[in-house]
Amino acid sequence: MPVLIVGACAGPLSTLDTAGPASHDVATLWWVMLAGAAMLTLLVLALLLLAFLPRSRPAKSGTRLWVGWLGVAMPGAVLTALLGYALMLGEGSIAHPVPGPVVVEATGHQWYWTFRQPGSNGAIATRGVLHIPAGRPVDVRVGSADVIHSFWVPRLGGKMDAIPGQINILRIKADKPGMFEGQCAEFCGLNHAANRFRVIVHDAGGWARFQREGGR
Ligand SMILES: [Cu+2]
Repeated sequence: MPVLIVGACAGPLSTLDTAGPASHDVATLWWVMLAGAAMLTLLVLALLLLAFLPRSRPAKSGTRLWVGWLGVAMPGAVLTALLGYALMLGEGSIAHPVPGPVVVEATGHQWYWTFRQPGSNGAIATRGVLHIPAGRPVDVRVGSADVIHSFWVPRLGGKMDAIPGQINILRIKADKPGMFEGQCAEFCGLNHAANRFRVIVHDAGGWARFQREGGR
């Protein structure tokens, strides 16, 4: 059983099989929230058990303890800590601009994605495959040609909505060269589920070659 559970954490669309700092932060937050939820579940189960245990003496009124501390103060503290932690992570690696990123464009369509990457002789347009270099910060300028889509490469970072008439910036970085799967993450019509794309992360030599030859 543990093998099955851990096995489900791998795969091309796994948010827990991280391959860059942005996705690592998302996964860390997920594990922290899982631990918090598990502790609260255990606490509630323990209280439930306690309620069914035979009592030797009549229960005294414990309103202040149960409602005041366990009902309001504790969830308040836990939720405030989680919110603060999430804001800190988001500000640190996702919202905060870094100097000198590689800037690429991703445009959602019904039902495919197009990309523009910087080349030696102007922008290189591709369909279905985004090319980026490894180990360098990349700003993905996410837009849409028709309806709302969402750009999502789970192993590299969080989701970013692709909204017509607007550009949203997603900041990602891939630790190593490789191939990553992307999926539209906002329902955009009947073929939404098949609105997939691929990200090829190049080493320095491969990126220079791509910029010269446009992936031919
Ligand atoms: Cu979609």
